Amino acid sequence: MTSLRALIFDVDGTIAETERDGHRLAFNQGFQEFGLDWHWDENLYGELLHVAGGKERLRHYIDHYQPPLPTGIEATALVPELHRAKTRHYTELLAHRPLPLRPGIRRLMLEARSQNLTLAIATTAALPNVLALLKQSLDPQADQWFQVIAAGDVVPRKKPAPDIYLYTLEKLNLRPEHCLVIEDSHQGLRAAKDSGLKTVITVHGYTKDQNFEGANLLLDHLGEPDAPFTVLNQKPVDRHYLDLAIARQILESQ
Ligand code: XBP
Ligand code: MG
Repeated sequence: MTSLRALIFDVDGTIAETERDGHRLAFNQGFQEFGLDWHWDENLYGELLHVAGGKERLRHYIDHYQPPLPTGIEATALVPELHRAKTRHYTELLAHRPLPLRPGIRRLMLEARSQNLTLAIATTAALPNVLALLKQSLDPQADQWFQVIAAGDVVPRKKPAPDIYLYTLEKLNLRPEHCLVIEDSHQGLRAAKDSGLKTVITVHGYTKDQNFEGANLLLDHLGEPDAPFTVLNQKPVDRHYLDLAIARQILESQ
């Protein structure tokens, strides 16, 4: 029989809705700092989100939208500099105005900790951004809640490639059948599934119309005792918020 040993969380969009009012604003502040006449509005950002990773997203924007570049600077040199500035803006932004956690995140993590389950993070975002969010929104010592925080460039290929989940499993020294992933996006689902992991998806505005075929459970959010989730993929569930009992059922029954 399989048993649940670890929960692996994505960060952006899953733990908190960081994209529209966090990363997007920080990218725009970076553009301003560099004197660039670029602006990512909410709709454009939704299109750009199909490319995971801040540096990769910047490069994609330059290559496919061909915005004016500062004279004398190659895109290859500009992207890492711009991304460093964006990271600074993002962490400052969170320090001034922490973003709220999504429903059920803190509750589920606390339940896992109380039962000595392992927690891990597998994300495309850069490590300073992940740590800033965890410390500001979850707990000042939240980095110690996670046995592994796999982030950013620790693997060569970002989601939807499975690399970050395979890396996390290796660091945890666990097989996929003992872990459950919480994700929010199509790219995240593909990365997790291609690593052999079962996955719960919690959608939001930017991801609700994506293809989530293969998700073991598709929800609007994890739910709370007083704020039930809605199941979006017809899976029978006998509770109205995701707790470890459902997590175990998912691992054992499907
Ligand atoms: C998250 C991302 C990240 C953030 C930006 O994807 O795509 O790139 O938008 O982060 P996922 P950085 O939730 O699937 O991991 O600028 O720190 O790269
Ligand atoms: Mg995500």
